[in-house]
Amino acid sequence: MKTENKLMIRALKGEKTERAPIWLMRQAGRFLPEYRKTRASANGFLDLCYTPDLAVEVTMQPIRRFGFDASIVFSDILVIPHALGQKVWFEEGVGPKLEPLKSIKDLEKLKLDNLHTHMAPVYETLGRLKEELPKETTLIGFAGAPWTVVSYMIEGGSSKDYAKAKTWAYSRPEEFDRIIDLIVDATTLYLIKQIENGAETVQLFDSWAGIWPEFALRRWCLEPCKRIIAGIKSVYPDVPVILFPRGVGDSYKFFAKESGADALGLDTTLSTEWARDHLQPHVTVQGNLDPLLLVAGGELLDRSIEKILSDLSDGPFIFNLGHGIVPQTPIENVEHMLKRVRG
Ligand code: 1CP
Repeated sequence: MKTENKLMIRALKGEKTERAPIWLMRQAGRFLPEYRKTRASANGFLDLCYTPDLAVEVTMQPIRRFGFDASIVFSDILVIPHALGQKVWFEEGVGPKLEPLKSIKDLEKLKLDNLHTHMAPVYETLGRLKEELPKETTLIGFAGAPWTVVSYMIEGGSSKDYAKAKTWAYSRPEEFDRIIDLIVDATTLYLIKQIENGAETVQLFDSWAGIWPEFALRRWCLEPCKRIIAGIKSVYPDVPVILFPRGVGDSYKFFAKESGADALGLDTTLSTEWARDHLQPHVTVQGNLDPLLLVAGGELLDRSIEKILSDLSDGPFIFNLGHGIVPQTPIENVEHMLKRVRG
C-alpha cells in the first residue's frame, strides 16, 4: 500500500478517517513476555537498540500480537547523546545513566561527526522493518525533543525537579542555548536520515516539557522543536511530524499554531473537549488514555475510551495513551481496548 493511503498517514494529514488509527507509546517493551525474553538474550539494553536483528524482532512483536496501525522503531531517545560521544549506560532496575555535562567545556567534547556511523544500525533496522511490516502498517521514526534529551545530559539520568538543568538555563542562558542548538542539529540530521531509510512519519518526544514557565517553554521547547520540524520539512515537505509536548496545559495552543507539527500527542491530563475546540481545528490530535486506566481495566476504562472517541472522532484523530504503556499492563486489557476502539 502506498504511504499516503495508510490510515495513520491519512489521519496525520488532517483527514477524519472512517475509524481512528491506534498505536501505543512504548508499545514494544516490558509489558510483553516476548520482549522480556528477547531482552534477556541481549547484552544489555543498548545492545538491543544497536543490533538490527533484535531491534526488528522487538518492534514486530506488538504488531504480530495486536496488529496496531503503526509501528514505532525500537530505540531510545538517549542514543543521540551517546552518538555525540557522551557516556550513556542503562542500569538494571534503575534506568538510564549518563556522565553529566558539568560546564560548557564538556560540550566541546561532543561532536556531530560520527552521528550517522553510530546510528547505522538504527537506519538498517528501519529499512528492514519497511520490508517486514504488514503493508497497511505505518512505520514511525522518533527522537527526543532537545529539552528532554538535554535534561538527561545535564542531570546524568532521570530527575525529580530538573534543578541542575533549570539553574544552568536561568543563570547562563546563552550557554544553555548552545547545548540545545547542538541537539537541534543532531536531531534534525537523525530524523531526516530515518525518513530516508523508511520512516513514514516521525515523532518528537518532549516528555518533560511541562516543567517550564512560559518564556522558557517558548525558548527551550517550542523554538527548538520548530527548527527541527522546519529542517525536516525543507527536505521532506510531505512527511508528517508528530510532537508530544507533554504536560504543557494551555500552552498546547502555541504548539498547535506555531510549531509546524502536523499532529500533537495529548497527555493524560488534557481535556479532550478543550483539545477538540482549541487544537483540532489546527492539527491532528493523538491520545490520551491514562496508561493506568489500562492497568486497572473495568468500567472506568470503558467510559474513558468512549469519552475520548466521542470527543475527538469528528476531526483528525489517532487513538493512543497519554504517556507510555507501563510494564504491569494486562495483555487482555489491551485486547479489550483495541476491540472498543475498532468497533
Ligand atoms: O529495561 C529495559 O528493557 C529498558 C526499558 C526501555 C525501553 C523498552 C527504555 C529505557 N527505553 C525503551 C524503549 C523506548 N524508549 C522506545 C521504543 C519504542 C517502544 O518501546 O515502543 C521509545 C519511543 C522510548 C522513548 C523514551 N526513552 C522517552 C520518551 C517517551 C516517554 O516515555 O516519555 C524517554 C523519556 C526515554 C528515556 C528512558 N529510556 C528508558 C527508560 C526507562 C526511560 C525513562 C526514564 C525516566 O523516566 O526518566
